[in-house]
Parts: sequence; structure tokens; C-alpha cells
Amino acid sequence: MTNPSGTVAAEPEPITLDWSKTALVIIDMQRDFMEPGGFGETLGNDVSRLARAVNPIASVLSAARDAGMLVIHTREGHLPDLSDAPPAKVERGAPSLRIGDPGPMGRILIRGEAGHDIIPKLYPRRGEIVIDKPGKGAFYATGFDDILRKHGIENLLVCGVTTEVCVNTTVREANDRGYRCVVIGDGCASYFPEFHEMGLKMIKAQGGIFGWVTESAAVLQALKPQPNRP
Ligand code: TIU
Repeated sequence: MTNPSGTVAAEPEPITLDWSKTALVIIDMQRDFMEPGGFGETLGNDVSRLARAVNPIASVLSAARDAGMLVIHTREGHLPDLSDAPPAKVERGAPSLRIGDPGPMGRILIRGEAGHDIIPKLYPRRGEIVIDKPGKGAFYATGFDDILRKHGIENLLVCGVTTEVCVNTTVREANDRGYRCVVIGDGCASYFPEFHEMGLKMIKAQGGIFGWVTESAAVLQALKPQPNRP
């Protein structure tokens, strides 16, 4: 049996988590960010840089499911009429396709389109919570905080893409709301390797100003079923 709690090796220091008060939060592992022809590529990015996060997330997801941990997936995207997409977001930059334009995986970053969906390897199971968010952070204009409080969650194990954008924004929002955030470094990725590195450093600096940073192997070790002691 999995222990009710486990100590995760992390920086700036190890942290002991009560699994019943911990949720695994997987940020925006959507085709729009991960695959050619989606939002990430229209912004001018090399989407192959994000693939490294998939297997570490898959291993933690499998262990979290086996342990009965609350699993929450998020998706960034907008309503088909773009009523939740501020012009300041849609107009920004010079993408090859803007939010709402038709692309090879359907309309860019629009709910219900193929590109908006989560990649098959990490697809939510029936019963797992999926938060649809219009912003970078998972708390803005969503029911995320209410859901976490309803489930008695105090700690978040956070992974997904991209490290410095939606992962960092969500961790900062969560930190201000009193959640302990433990970010799985190899379960995050960025189009910019230097932003990935600094994005993680910013979280754990100053004694863990926003949270902790760990690795998938350390989470798996902490979740490992413990032999019953006499
Ligand atoms: N562009 C970029 O790095 N990220 C996003 O637009 N959204 C997320 O991080 N999910």
C-alpha cells in the first residue's frame, strides 16, 4: 500500500506531502503547444523542444493514478466566439495564424478543436478534472480554486508547458492563495531552454519564494509502495 504521506527530495529542501491533500496538476499538454501546426508553432517556436516533458509526466501520472491522487489537467483556449479572448491577447505579436484562425488542427486555440485537445499519451481518464482556462494561469476566470478547496487540497505537484509561461503563472497564483507548489522540473519544458532553467530557478530561489523544484524520479520514489513493517 502507498503510504499516506511521502517525502520528496526537492530544492531548496525536501518536502513531506500528505497525498490525500495533494493534487497532480498537468498544465496545457495540448496539441496546440506540442505539435506542428498549432498555436505554439504559429508564434514562431520550435515545438519539438517540448517533447522531453512527456515521458516524465506520463510516469508520474501513472503513479499518481495508482496512488489514488487527485489528478487535474488544464487546457488553455477560448470560446468559438472569442468572447473570452481579450483583443490584447489576440492581436499581440506577428504570428503566422492568430487565435481563432483555421489551421491544420482546426481553429487555433479554440475549445473543441483538435488542436485544443490534450495529447493522446497524457489523455485524461474518465472522472479526472479538466480545467479550461482563457489565461496563462489556471486560477484566472476558472473554478480551479473552488475545486481544490472542495477536495481539501493544500499541495500541488505541478508539471506541463511552458515552464516560464503557464507553469510559472499558475504557480505564482497558487502561492498567493496558500498552496504549496512542488514543480517537477523534467516534467516541464519551454521553447527556450534558458527560460526553462531560469523559470525553475526563480521558483526555488530565496528559500523557495514560490515553491519547490523536484524531478519525476524523486516523486516516484516518494510514492513507492512501502513494505508493511511488523
Ligand atoms: N507561448 C508559450 O510559451 N506558452 C503559452 O502561450 N501558453 C502556455 O504556456 N500554456
